[in-house]
Amino acid sequence: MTSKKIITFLGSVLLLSCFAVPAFSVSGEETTTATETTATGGLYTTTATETTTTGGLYTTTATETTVSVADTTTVTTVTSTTAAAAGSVDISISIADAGKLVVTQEALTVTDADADGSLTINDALILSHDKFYEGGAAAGYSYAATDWGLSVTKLWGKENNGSFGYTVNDTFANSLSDILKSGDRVYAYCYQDAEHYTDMYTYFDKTDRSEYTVGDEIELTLMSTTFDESWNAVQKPVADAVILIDGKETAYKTGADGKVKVKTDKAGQIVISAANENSIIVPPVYKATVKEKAAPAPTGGKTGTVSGAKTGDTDAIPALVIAGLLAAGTAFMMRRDD
Ligand SMILES: [Ca+2]
Repeated sequence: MTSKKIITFLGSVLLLSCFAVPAFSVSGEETTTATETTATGGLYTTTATETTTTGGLYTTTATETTVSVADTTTVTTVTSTTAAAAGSVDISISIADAGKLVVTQEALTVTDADADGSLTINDALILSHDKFYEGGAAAGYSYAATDWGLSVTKLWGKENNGSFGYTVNDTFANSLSDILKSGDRVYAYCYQDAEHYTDMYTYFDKTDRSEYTVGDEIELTLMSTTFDESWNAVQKPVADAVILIDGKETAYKTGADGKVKVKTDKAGQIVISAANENSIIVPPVYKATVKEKAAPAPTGGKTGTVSGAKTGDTDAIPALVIAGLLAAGTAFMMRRDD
């Protein structure tokens, strides 16, 4: 078994376990289990009924104890909500370290890393540092409860004067305790301007992960989120931003409406971002998969002769066509010889 197969196998086992044990469920259905224990000793009869309810991310355990002494009955009810193993959600994570993208829309399975019973941005940041930062979350990430709620105190190894931002689906989050759902896109960043917080949050309108073919144009609109005097979020297009592909500046620039068409010229995964000379922007991130162009369909000749051509091997087709023409020429000459 190759290591990849082993991982897939383990993944299947984990997946199966999730479905088999209701306590791990995150789909929100409720499962109630009641256990009754009766103990009789001397003058006392004690009946304890424990009810466990699992729903959403929580497991609630209620214990009702009935103690009977002759004619007197005392009922005690204790209800406790315990943080159950919270299951998981699959999200994508991006991190920028003061203007430099260090994690770009990477897939991340979020589990209850901080053991608070819910799956939040905090869990995503702990786990993304464990996965992508050298030394893990222990070295690169920390958080604390503040007057503003649960807040980042260190991101990507930086304390950064406490200047951090984070969004979910390009909307500013309230706190690290915001709950995540599958498919969410989380983006966390260290401000470049750690004193006056002038970094402008920007993002591309396109969020799908469609596949492209070499030569295709990817049309994107660069947007920014700023705040008006009443602290309402305002979205506006960003003009004159230089497009970066895999961190390198290109000749593409956004127009007055924030739009830009980026032509893909190589296959593989590309990360499209932007920079702006006139203002500090939080780098936007769009990751696209670009496929090789399919080999053109052969014209003329016998189809049997070209069936052996490798897909994507563009040199193979002309060579076979030439071979076909040579063969035809030989046949023609042979006929003439007859
Ligand atoms: Ca958690």
